[in-house]
Amino acid sequence: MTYDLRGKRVWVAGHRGMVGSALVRRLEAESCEVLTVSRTEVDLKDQSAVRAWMAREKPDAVFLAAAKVGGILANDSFPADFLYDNLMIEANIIEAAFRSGVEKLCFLGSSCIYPKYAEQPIVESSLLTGALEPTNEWYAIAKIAGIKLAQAYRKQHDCDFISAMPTNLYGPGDNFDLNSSHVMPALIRKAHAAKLNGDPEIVVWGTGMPKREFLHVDDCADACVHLMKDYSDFEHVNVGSGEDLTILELTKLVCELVGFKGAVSHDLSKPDGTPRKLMSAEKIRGLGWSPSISLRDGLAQTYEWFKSSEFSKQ
Ligand code: GFB
Repeated sequence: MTYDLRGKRVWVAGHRGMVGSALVRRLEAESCEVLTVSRTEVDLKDQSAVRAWMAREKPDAVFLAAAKVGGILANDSFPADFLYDNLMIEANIIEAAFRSGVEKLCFLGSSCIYPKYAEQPIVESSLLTGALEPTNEWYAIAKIAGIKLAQAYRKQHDCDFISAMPTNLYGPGDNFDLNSSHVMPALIRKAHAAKLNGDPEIVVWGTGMPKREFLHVDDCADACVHLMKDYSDFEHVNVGSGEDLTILELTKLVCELVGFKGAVSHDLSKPDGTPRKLMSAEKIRGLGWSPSISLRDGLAQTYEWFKSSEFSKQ
């Protein structure tokens, strides 16, 4: 173990988000003190507010899970928000972590940092070797900058700041708004509504042919805690399941689990995005971590959470 979390003050930045709330759940098993702060108390885009809070609270460790996130349509529609908000959040927190002497920081990025046509499965060294996927290049550039920030503070100030790159995540606490969400929650909500309404079909964006890798958010949180405790190096680490499927195969699985037996039609006015972004899991497997929640089990659990959420009643 390179870093012992026991007895430490650990800040989960973004604690109310899907990943942040999974990290708070996972850290209950670590005998550490979890710190959180609401966005009304501290605007993470405000450098002086972040510096003041961190100077006062002095966390020992930080999980940087706060970000402006969204699916392919949201990313393509609001490039300024996705680039500016994420740059400010990560720059403020990483710089303040250095200033206030944080011992360990884990920055969370995304698999969209890789080139659109990267060789699959994508290894960490593929970063910056080709053009990005246009629909989310704004978010991708922000996340690449986050990786570089963590590396720069390690290089110049010997900060133990690491970066984890999760694949497409899903699970409890996800965003089910059909305009801003990712594909998994959107399909769950669409199939559920179509079943209840007796609709003859559900509409899937794009051709359905792109392939995506999925990881349950509780597995992601477990991987991040594992890396926080056992990884201390310059390069980022892919966090994925190592398996992918087409959007159409995913749609069939969601319809089966939800119990919707209607047809699937395609809205070809919506973008497919990158054709595939399966990440190599070799590095994190070599660090002793592997996922434990299967897609089928994770989907079923997420659907149960969705049915108890306010999204299913709208
Ligand atoms: O999950 P998603 O929005 O984001 O889209 P990305 C994945 C694929 O699912 C695309 C298709 O090919 C979509 O066209 N899709 C089909 C749908 N039906 C739907 C639907 O109803 N809603 C949505 N949202 N998609 C994101 C990046 O890319 O990946 C983010 O934009 C982030 O920045 C995230 O990196 C992990 O997987 O294409």
